[in-house]
Amino acid sequence: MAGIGLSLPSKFTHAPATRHRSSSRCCLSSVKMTISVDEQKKTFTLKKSEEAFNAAKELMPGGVNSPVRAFKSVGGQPIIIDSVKGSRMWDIDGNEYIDYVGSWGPAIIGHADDEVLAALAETMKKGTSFGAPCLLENTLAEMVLQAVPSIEMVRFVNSGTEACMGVLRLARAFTCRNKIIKFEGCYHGHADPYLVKAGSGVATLGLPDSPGVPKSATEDTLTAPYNDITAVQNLFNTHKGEIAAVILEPVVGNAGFIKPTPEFLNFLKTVTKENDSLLIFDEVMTGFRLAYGGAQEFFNITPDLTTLGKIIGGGLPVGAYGGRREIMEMVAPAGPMYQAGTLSGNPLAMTAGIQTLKRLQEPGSYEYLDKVTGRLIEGIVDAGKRAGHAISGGHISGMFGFFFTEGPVYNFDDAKKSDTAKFAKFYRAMLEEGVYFAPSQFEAGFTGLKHMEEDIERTIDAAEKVFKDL
Ligand code: KE4
Repeated sequence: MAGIGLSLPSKFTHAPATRHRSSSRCCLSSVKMTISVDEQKKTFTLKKSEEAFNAAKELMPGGVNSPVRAFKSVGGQPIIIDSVKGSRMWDIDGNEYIDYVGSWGPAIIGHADDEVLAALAETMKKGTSFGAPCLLENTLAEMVLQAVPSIEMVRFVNSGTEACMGVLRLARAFTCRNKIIKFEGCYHGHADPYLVKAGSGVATLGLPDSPGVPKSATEDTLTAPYNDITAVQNLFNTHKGEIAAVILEPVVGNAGFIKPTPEFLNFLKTVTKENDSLLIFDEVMTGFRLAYGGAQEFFNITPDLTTLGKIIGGGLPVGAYGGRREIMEMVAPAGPMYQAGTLSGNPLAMTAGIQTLKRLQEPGSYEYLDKVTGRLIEGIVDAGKRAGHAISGGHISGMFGFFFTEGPVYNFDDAKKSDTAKFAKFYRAMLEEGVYFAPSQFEAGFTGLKHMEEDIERTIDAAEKVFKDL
């Protein structure tokens, strides 16, 4: 298979790291894959994962702490992870995987980065949580404001869900309106108002939204198909003067990977302005991933408010919402809109976020992500088509996705035309080949700076092999 031919700065060209062995600390610098695919296939067993998962199911609902991890839509045995490093992941049976989930986005510079771990070790010497302001919050806030000019002030929280809860309350407080528009298949965390035709785990599990969400919580949530300008215009015409905000994933990752049409984002900017509503980009997934300034830099569209998460915590629990100063100054204690959090801005998450963003600032980072991810998705889709499968896919920077349908996929209804049974079979076969994708057709995939040419070529070779037998 022809290589990627990446002419990159030397810092991007070392080979993948090997696993951290608690017994004997192996050299964690970059060395070749610890085991070959053939060796792995011969010994591939999930016996320990199965035992651990059976025990987990007695302790935690479905044996997991987040539904998508339970492999419900792909079937087979969920794997219990032992360790991660760089682009790699190892389960408790010793199987090694090239990881394209990256903890759902945070691992953009590679898992367990040595400099992040060292910085965390230093911070931990001073404690793990203060419950009071610390300088690290100023540092990360300054970095976020510098990276995302539309964010003139930011509030840190502990998850993307919290960020989306806060931004919704703020939009309603600022506009004195209650209704919001969200898009089918988009996921903005599990707060009640958003659990309407949501994506991610709700879509993965095919849930009719969720019981326990009172009608009163969603009666002000209006929905439209993604990329559907007419549907949005009709909602504004019908609910004139009532809509506080439009919230969307500027590139969808929670219904699979779906890009906005060129005119869609521009239309949303215009229609919200015309109606004195706010445009909210939920960049929990796209922030610092599509570009250092996120989707709003990539598409050159300025929202009124933005949510962030994942990457800005470098793998530790964090979320954030921010935007125009006049809006943010409504947030307590500067203003009357209440929102709080015990561990918000905690020193460990701030430290990991700061180190991660520092690495992403290095020249060539996003060009590298675009090259390796482009090669990956082209290789997978090309292999699938050559084997006669209906498949389509795409990427932007280090975010990608593919559907088992001809495409193009413009919205969630298009995405649902995918052959999810075929995806499940493909998924499990790729797992045995040592490749770990998100365990759902309705999720995006992620690469990082430690995904090397070897990872990409091995993945494409594995896909070619699996497609033949699919
Ligand atoms: P968390 O509360 O899971 O940190 O963030 C919620 C959220 C908000 N907005 C967007 C655009 C998101 O993608 C997410 C969470 N993403 C999912 C991945 N599809 C998290 C994975 C999971 O639920 O386990």
